[in-house]
Amino acid sequence: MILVVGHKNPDSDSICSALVATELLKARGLEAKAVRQGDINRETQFILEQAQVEQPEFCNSVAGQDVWLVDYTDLAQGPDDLEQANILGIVDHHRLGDVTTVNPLEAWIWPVGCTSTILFNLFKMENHEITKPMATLMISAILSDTVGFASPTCTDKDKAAVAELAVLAGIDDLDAFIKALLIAKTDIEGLSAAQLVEKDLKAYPFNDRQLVVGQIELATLEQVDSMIDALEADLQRRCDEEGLAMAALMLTDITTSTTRLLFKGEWSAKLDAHSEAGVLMMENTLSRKKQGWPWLQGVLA
Ligand SMILES: [Mn+2]
Repeated sequence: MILVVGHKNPDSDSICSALVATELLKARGLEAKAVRQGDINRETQFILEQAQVEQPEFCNSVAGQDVWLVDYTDLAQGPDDLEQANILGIVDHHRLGDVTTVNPLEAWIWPVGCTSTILFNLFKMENHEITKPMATLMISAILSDTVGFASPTCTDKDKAAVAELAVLAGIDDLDAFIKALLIAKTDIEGLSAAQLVEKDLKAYPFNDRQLVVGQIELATLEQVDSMIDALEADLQRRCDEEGLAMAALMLTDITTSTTRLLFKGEWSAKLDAHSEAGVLMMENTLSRKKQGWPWLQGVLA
């Protein structure tokens, strides 16, 4: 049995691609099961309802098991005992992380906007049927990761995949589908500061220290106006409790590609020069991977 596992704090790609990669392995005649390392978010819930697919079961221990990783290659983003697992496969679209393997593995790492774009191409290369639920999962993951094609991470391969998947998923009005998806993506009603920081938080080892960078995608920055103090307090708490060099949170207005960065920790002073009256705005910044994190690395180096 191969466990297919996405990253911690799963986003829609991490869940959808785990389900789709599991179907790919089954189509090859293998036994496989998708698992998740955390609770699904509201957007993913919406997608699973559209696709009429059950969420993967929770699993955060993979020692001694055969695994495929989807949407990451960093040990910090995997189950804590990932180093004791037998990694047989990787499908990802991020920079190469620090996982290593004992045995040869199958790795598909493409510089595209979404893991599901790679999986779609694998299904086609191997001539496996793409069912409507699988098409719905893949098109949703691609539109989520590329923020409806607006992200600089979006490539022609992502757009081509969406065009074909829309037909297979039976989506006639793509604009309406994107809108419904983005509404679910930016729904933060009733979430606490800690839940918001945790929602899409990623750990990055840097210069022998650990830092975390979260991101909340919003329809307008006003959605979090009343929560700035509480969010900053939660970032400080994480630094204190986990010995982080920095905890940062990107508040991203996905309609204008404008990001406000909140940050706490020992390295905060390095960012002060880029703030005005304590507010750090990043214009034209939608993607943590392509814009937010590279900029931060440059400033912190
Ligand atoms: Mn992804």
